[in-house]
Amino acid sequence: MKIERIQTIVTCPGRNFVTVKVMTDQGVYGLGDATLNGRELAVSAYLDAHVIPCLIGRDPRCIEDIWQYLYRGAYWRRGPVTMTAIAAIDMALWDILGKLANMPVYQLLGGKSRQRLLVYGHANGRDHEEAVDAVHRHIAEGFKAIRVQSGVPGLSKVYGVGKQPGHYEPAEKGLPPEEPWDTALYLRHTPELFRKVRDAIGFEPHLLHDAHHRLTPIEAARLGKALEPFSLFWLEDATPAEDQDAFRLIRQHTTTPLAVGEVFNSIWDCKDLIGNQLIDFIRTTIVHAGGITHVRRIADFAAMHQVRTGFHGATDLSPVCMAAAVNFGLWAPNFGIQELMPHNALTDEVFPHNYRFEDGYLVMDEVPGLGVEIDEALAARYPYERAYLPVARLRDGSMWNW
Ligand code: CS2
Ligand code: MG
Repeated sequence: MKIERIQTIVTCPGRNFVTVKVMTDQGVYGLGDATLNGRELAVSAYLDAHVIPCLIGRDPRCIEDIWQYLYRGAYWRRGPVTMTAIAAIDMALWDILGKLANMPVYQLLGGKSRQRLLVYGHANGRDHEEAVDAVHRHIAEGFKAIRVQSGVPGLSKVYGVGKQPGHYEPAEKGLPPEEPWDTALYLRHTPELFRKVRDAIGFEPHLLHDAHHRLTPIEAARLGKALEPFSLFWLEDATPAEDQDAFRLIRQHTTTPLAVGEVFNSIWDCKDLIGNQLIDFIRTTIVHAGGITHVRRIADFAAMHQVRTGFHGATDLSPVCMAAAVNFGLWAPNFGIQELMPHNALTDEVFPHNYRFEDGYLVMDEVPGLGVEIDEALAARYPYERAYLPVARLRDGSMWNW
């Protein structure tokens, strides 16, 4: 059995997605997500120029060997572009293997550890009142876990909050917009937000919050401590984690559980964080961290240290990645929670998928492979459109973390 052809498909049904389709000489094909928000064309170029030509003629069932070939064999290891490209091929090969075995990928990984996956949705508002309303809406929709973000008085725009209530998409068409940031305002405001939410809904639904890498370690420690009375499920991306040791300081000051890793691309990015039990949830995703083959290594390592998974699931991870995440989560013994930011209706049409939301959980049927498709004719009607995440600046003009 041989890989005959690999196609990269770039489409923008409301936002940009890159997908690989690996075709075999036996008619079976597999899909993989290769979307790297704001750097989409770097991954498709890397695949087209440097990965795909090397894979034609290889046996698609040699998933591990192809992974090692693309990682070790390239000499240049890691990095988001490389690891996203490897992830896309890896996902597609697991999809093929599942179709050949006539089994879902979760069966190939070792079978179901659970029947359904707890998910969290995004409640956001331009102010506290709108955020509380959004939490009520999520509870009515069946969510058992809700991330809460709110605008900050004095800041014209804040990450995680849409222009109008409801849908939020972090990337914007055109060149990167600039947004102001002021940590002092945010720190004053955020504990009050959670007090209002807990007063309104009580302690039953899980609440989560994303600090989006904006804080220094000591500021993050202060926030974690201030949020303790509101019993958060997690505080996410409290500080940038290139310096993994930074989390030690936060950990020493607060019992608020910590999650990090949506921008990580390999096990080396979280080795100390997990090994020293400095975090509680690892957020690395299948699309950005080398696919199922590599993320399985991260999850197994995390399990040894009582760290659970809490994968990134924003709109820039395509339904192909979400399908892989659902298969993975059904298997992973240390699954924790899955982020769910629903795609728009057109994206769901371009990528028909089997997974679905039911009463606060994601479920899927016993379908072969990943359980996701691409409507290529529809995808072709929506070509790439330049779009970027915003950038953040402090009030004096300094660049800050977005
Ligand atoms: C966010 C994302 O979902 C999250 O937790 O941090 O919206 C993130 O900003 C984007 O996915 C970046 O690509
Ligand atoms: Mg985040």
